[in-house]
Amino acid sequence: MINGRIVKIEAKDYYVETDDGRIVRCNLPGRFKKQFHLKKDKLYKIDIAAVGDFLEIELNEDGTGTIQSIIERKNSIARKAPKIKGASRRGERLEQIVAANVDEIFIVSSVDEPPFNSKFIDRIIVAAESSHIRVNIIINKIDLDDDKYYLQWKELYEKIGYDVFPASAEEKAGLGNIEKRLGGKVNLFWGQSGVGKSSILNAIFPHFDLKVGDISGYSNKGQHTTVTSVMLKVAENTYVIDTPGIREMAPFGIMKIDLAHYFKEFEPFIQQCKFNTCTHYHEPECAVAKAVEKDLISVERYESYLNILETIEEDMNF
Ligand SMILES: Nc1nc2c(ncn2[C@@H]2O[C@H](COP(=O)(O)OP(=O)(O)O)[C@@H](O)[C@H]2O)c(=O)[nH]1
Ligand SMILES: [Mg+2]
Ligand SMILES: [Zn+2]
Repeated sequence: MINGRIVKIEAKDYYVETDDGRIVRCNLPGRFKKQFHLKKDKLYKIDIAAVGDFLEIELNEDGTGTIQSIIERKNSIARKAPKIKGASRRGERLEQIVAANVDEIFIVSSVDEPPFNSKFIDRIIVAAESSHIRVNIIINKIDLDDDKYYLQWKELYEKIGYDVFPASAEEKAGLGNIEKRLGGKVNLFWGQSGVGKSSILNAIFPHFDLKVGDISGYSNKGQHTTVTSVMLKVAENTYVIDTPGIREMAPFGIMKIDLAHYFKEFEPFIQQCKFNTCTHYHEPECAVAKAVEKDLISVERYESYLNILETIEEDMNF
């Protein structure tokens, strides 16, 4: 038995970096799928093994490997899988795991092309906070921002307690600060399509040669190409994970009552609401809503909160 870690998944092939530094292409025996669906929580999941998972594998004679066991995850970060054929039963949305066993996340955004989208960032923040993963925010393409529009957003997120890294992959600006923060950790780069995740990683690590500009995730024939996250080694114990472009983001498995806790700056006010079941929406004497009125919580973040609250289905018990 050999220990290793999944660094890339392509269709049914799991690429595993073994402890002795080799990359072995592995398959996942069907029995895993069966076990998975028998789990008592009855949530249908599509990702049994994800990039970042630690495994035990057995080597086959032809040099490939077979996954024998998946070691329990420290954490994982997920979203609701896009609505695709065969992916839902009775309208449920499945969990799509982006990566497992992650230390920090770098949410990548751009000031323009695509336009800065704080709602999208906030949705990823919720996913990260609910998995207890430390959040950093990169604002890329500042070369397109003559008016320094990004500064107000930098201030907003820094006030909450997140580190914000303005950058330009194009002009190689701000990259040193990002690189310095990666050491000794597994760092996930995630964000909307086209914001420059791959460009930033290429600019810091030119030998990666990641594909840039493929913002659709679909081939030109309209077929879905299976693109998943890929984990790249930067130095001993230091990894970055590049993720494929996504167009929509809905956090998975968040309960209405918990959502406000993933908006860190709401925390001091939550306990002061009149009702302990307060969802901070329409209830009387809500301390969160009052804090928004007094400018102690930003309107933008409160709108993000309400926006996500609305999308959490009432009837789901998770
Ligand atoms: N102006 C400008 N364009 C950039 C910058 N970084 C990336 N781009 C462009 O944005 C597009 C998408 O970049 P890509 O790295 O593929 O984004 P990803 O989908 O987040 O991985 C490409 O055409 C890049 O050349 C930047 O800092 N400034
Ligand atoms: Mg990319
Ligand atoms: Zn409230």
